[in-house]
Amino acid sequence: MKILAVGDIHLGRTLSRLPAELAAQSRRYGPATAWERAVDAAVEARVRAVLLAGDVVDRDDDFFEAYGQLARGVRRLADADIGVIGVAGNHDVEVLPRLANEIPAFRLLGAGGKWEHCEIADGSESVTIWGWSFPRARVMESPLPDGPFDRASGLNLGLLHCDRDAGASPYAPVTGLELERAGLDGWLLGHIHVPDALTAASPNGYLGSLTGLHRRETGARGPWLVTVGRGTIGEVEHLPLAPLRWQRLDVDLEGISDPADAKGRVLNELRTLDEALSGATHRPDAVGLGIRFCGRSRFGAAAAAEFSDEDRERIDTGTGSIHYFIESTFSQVRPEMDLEKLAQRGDPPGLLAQRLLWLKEPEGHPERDRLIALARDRLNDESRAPRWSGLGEPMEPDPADWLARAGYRALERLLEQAPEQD
Ligand SMILES: [Mn+2]
Repeated sequence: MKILAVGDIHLGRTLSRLPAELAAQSRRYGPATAWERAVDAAVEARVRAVLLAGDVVDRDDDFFEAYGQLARGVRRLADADIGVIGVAGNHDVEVLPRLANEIPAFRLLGAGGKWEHCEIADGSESVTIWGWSFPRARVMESPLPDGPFDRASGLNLGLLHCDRDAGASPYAPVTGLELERAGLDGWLLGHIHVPDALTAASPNGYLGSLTGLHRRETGARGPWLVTVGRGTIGEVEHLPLAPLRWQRLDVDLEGISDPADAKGRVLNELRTLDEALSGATHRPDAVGLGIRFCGRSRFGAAAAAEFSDEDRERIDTGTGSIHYFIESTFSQVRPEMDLEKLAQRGDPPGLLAQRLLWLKEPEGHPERDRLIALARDRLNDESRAPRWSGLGEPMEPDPADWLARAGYRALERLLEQAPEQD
């Protein structure tokens, strides 16, 4: 049996910071389209039910806009014999119960803040969903009961909009411990828009927003396809169906000799990103880039100034299927250092600069090889220490890279403490 779990949709939310061409049809890139695609995916995957973890609607006064979009999707799902079960969050505390009244095929769980469960069955397979809906916009106390839930047979999953491990919060604060103590087989959560890394072994956590609603909601967004077999979860898959993706792009400017060279560097990084996105089963229609210039260069601010408004509205990668635009540029470029000059000094910064120069030498240079060998021993000891064993395979760090990064950081600090005297 398959289930599609959907996090915060926020139907009715308008996107901001889109370039003019996209803003003219902003609905195409927002929650309404994301919801349509989730419905398509549910029908295509022949799921038994779609679960909505609250904040389905952005604002309580978005009744009419949300009604059309929600009703259309629920009807298509009902026609395919797919049930829709949801809980209300802090954004749709009033409007979701009202919509549920108007859309009979939509099952609201836990109205008025009272836990409620329902069963989804498919042949011999049965899953029980436990849900709780916000009774008012602010809930200061944990909605979870003190003890374990009265489990039904088969798989038992919780569906909840809540603020997990956030201390005192007006949005139904819960702790990871409370969720665990409930004794269910998994928790599908709404509220925080950053998705957790849900897996079949640990189907516990935030589903994330269905599409990036804000430039800070970066990375893949979409619903989760959960496959159940013989009373356990067999597979949990994130489907990146969101029409719009916000993406941070790190662009290293080290070695450029002209600020305009930054464009080539951006294009280079973008080609790599485009290849990864275009090769996937689901790809976004538009990607808003938050470009962060990094590395060592004289041209941090000057590089950002090279990008005209026109450049920012659209970058054509030549493959054509995704509309890339620059949402922002940000320079974290660090100043160039004259290592050669520093290395002539006999003080600690000078000795460190000498070692950074050795690291730039090719393999076979005795001083370079000695440094790398020393670092490799130390890193291997550390990465195989028992305290990291829970992380799985020990990592294979690149000693030259680690040394160079740590060396530059230390050199910067040393120079801050004792300004160069000459
Ligand atoms: Mn939300």
